[in-house]
Amino acid sequence: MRHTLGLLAPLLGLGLGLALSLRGAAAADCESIGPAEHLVFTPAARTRWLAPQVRAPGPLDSLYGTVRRFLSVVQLNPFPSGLVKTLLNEPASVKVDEVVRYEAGYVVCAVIAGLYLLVVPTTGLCFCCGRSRRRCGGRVKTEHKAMACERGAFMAFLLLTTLVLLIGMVCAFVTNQHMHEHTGPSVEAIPETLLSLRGLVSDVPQELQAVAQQFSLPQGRVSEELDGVGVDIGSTIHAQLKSTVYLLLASVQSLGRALQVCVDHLRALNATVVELQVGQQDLELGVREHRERLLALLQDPGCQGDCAGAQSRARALELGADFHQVPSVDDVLHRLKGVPEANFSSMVQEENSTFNALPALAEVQTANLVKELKKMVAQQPEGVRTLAEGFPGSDGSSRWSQALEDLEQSSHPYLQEVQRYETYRWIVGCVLCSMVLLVVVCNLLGLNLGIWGLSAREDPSHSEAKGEAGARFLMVGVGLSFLFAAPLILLVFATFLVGGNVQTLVCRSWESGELYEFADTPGNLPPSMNLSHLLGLRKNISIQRAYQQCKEGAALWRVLKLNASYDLDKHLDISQYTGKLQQELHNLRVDIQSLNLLSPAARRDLEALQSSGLENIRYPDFLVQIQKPVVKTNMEQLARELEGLAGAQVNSALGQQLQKEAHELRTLYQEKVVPQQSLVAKLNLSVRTLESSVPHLQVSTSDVLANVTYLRGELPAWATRIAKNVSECFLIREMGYFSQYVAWVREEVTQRIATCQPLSAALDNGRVILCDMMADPWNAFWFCLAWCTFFLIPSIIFAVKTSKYFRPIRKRLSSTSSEETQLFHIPRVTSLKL
Ligand SMILES: *[C@@H]1O[C@H](CO)[C@@H](O)[C@H](O)[C@H]1NC(C)=O
Ligand SMILES: *[C@@H]1O[C@H](CO)[C@@H](O)[C@H](O)[C@H]1NC(C)=O
Ligand SMILES: *[C@@H]1O[C@H](CO)[C@@H](O)[C@H](O)[C@H]1NC(C)=O
Ligand SMILES: *[C@@H]1O[C@H](CO)[C@@H](O)[C@H](O)[C@H]1NC(C)=O
Ligand SMILES: *[C@@H]1O[C@H](CO)[C@@H](O)[C@H](O)[C@H]1NC(C)=O
Ligand SMILES: *[C@@H]1O[C@H](CO)[C@@H](O)[C@H](O)[C@H]1NC(C)=O
Ligand SMILES: *[C@@H]1O[C@H](CO)[C@@H](O)[C@H](O)[C@H]1NC(C)=O
Ligand SMILES: *[C@@H]1O[C@H](CO)[C@@H](O)[C@H](O)[C@H]1NC(C)=O
Ligand SMILES: CC(=O)N[C@H]1CO[C@H](CO)[C@@H](O)[C@@H]1O
Repeated sequence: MRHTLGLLAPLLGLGLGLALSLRGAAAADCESIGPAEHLVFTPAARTRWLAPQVRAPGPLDSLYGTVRRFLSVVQLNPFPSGLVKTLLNEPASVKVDEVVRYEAGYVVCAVIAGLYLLVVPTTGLCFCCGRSRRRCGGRVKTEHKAMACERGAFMAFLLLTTLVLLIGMVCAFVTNQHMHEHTGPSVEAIPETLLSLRGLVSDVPQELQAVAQQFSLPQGRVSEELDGVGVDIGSTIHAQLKSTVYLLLASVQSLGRALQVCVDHLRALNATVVELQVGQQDLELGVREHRERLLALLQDPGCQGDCAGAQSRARALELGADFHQVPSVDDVLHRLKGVPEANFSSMVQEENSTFNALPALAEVQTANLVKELKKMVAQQPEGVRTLAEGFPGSDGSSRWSQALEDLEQSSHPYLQEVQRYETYRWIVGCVLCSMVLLVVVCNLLGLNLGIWGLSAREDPSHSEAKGEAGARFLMVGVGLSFLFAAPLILLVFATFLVGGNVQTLVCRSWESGELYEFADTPGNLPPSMNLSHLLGLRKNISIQRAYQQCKEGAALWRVLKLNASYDLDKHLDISQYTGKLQQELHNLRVDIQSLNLLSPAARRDLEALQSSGLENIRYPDFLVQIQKPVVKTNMEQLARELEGLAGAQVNSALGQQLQKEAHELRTLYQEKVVPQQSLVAKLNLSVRTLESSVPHLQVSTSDVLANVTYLRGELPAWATRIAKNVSECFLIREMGYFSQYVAWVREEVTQRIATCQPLSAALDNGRVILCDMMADPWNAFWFCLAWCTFFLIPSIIFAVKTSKYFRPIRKRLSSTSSEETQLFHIPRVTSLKL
């Protein structure tokens, strides 16, 4: 009985389990499908972004800054739009006074340079004449106290000036070298830039094609994943219905087992009752005969002993239980005939494996639709297909490309010329530096020899030759200074004029954007130089705005005038394509009608049980009879009593008869009563089992039947709902691939393929090359050289002054005749004070 209850226990849990799991069945989330994986696309754009040119920061930067500040002091006027406009459109009508007014700073510098040019060579000439008449230069006539002090001061000044000259010279040399080194790479950057600009529009369709082709990446991925969608749906349905279905199947199985046990007991009960009734008839006959015989014997007057006691016990020798009075179970048994018809355990195994095969079933069921979907995915959306073809050529594109090519071709010889002229310029620069170097060397040699001569003066055996030679070197330096002053100042001024104007007129306004503004103002540039037109910019966009937008990475079509509009978003709008996909995906269904849960035979069995009336059998009526003894008296005790009486009888015949009766009573008990008792025990077991299990069994049966009926009705709807949710999740994942592609294309096209960044980069590079690479070293070069040129004046003065002290001090005026043959005659009279 406990065993039977144990079988029913899962049934009790079924209710709660079902209630919980059914609520969870609809709630699928996208965890099982997950988000789209990351796709890796191959970059389609050539590296077209022009490498920005920059001048590496160096120790000369502060020099360049100083020169720029100097130039900004020289040129205080703002950008002369009117003047440049006139200059570009009608060069003939440029008014000189306007130019002079604008270039006022340069005019002042020119005046200074002119003065220098006038004064220094003139002074040189006079000095030369004076020397030739021995009226200038000369020597210190007498030693006096302050002489050593004066001499030291002049020597120090000369040394200082020479050092300043040396620094200026080194600086000029370095900047000259710098400019020479920058020229090569700068010149080479020009064709590179032109080439890059040529590809700006013409290469775009080709690269767009490459981008469009990579649509196959998400396509392939989606196609691949479509193969697994059926199994995915099946598995998800399986996973979500698993607990419900397993629980139900388990309860069906245990119900089947309980049904079997119940029916078996009922059959046993029927059989036992029939046997008991048969045995009861038999027994009743024997018992009655014995009772009558015994009563007759005991009533015998010759009976000695406690015959009366035995007599009353013998009178009780009659049947207790009457098994004809138990209720009939025939009706119930009749209704349960042939039950169970189904093999519940094998049926449950079958249903379970049908349910477990759901993923495979779903795959088979969705195969056709998946094939359709794959066919649909394999088509390329119209917009993506025409991504490249739809790109409009610029109306200026081919013209522009041709123009750039021509420019590249024609600039080639010029660029070589530029290199050649640069070499000449470099040589001239080196020569100029060498001139200054000569003066510096003369000064230093003169100083050294002179100091050596002075230090040896105390020596009695000294010769004045060293001091004399020192003085001569200084005079040579002075002569060279006079000689070089004119060419130096001329070259310095010329380079200053060019370099300064490039910096103040072009670089400064380029940097501040004034140049773009100027080019944007209609009428400023001659029609042949309409940059907007040449570059093929859109009508409503200024050059400055175009430059800014390009710098920010604007797409080509936002800046350039293409002969048709290009709408990237329209091309990347694949909603129609994905919409169709979405629609079709929603048709993914899984039919789980083949899952019966209960076979018809099993259902018939359960229904038969339900209507059998098993619970209506009056089990207490059975128990009433079972509790009664089979025979009312204790036959063994009676037999023992009879044997005792038999021994006490005087009448041996009576004694023997009693002995025989006792023996027969024992035999009757062993042969009839004991089997009947064991049948009663069997009946007891069946009745009690049935009595306790039947109420549960009926409740379980109706629950299982109700739950099976309910699930059979609901399962298809749940499956559909889950399939819908899974396909929704699947769609989200697949759309992830397409949106990755779209995002990639958008970035690749706008930021790398069809970007007008090279345009702004070319402009920037042009400015860097012209201003930072060329103009700055150029300007620094003349600045250093000008510095040397102007310091030649103190150098001359101090050299002449110092040289006097290096010459021997004359005590006698005799030995001067030999000096007449010198290059510069040293006059005795110091009338020309320098
Ligand atoms: C699937 O169902 C769950 C629970 O109802 C919901 O949170 C989720 O958003 C659904 N997924 C889709 C794609 O509808
Ligand atoms: C059904 O099959 C599953 C998986 O094989 C198993 O775990 C479960 O116990 C089975 N249920 C029944 C009622 O046999
Ligand atoms: C009850 O048992 C007897 C003897 O085994 C049998 O003959 C009879 O058909 C049974 N009744 C039913 C309804 O099966
Ligand atoms: C039910 O089927 C199983 C195997 O599927 C078998 O072992 C068992 O004997 C069958 N039971 C009955 C009552 O036929
Ligand atoms: C754009 O202009 C170019 C050159 O003029 C021409 O070859 C091309 O066919 C034009 N494209 C369209 C779409 O009109
Ligand atoms: C350039 O030419 C276009 C017409 O081709 C004209 O609209 C525009 O104003 C001109 N730009 C300048 C700066 O002259
Ligand atoms: C130029 O015009 C186009 C439409 O023709 C417009 O989309 C764009 O914003 C305009 N650009 C500027 C800078 O005004
Ligand atoms: C019947 O069974 C019950 C318990 O199983 C027991 O208590 C009772 O004594 C039994 N009655 C007879 C007459 O065997
Ligand atoms: C859907 C359904 O009918 N569920 C029932 C299953 O059985 C339990 C009792 O075991 C009921 O409480 C449920 O309502």
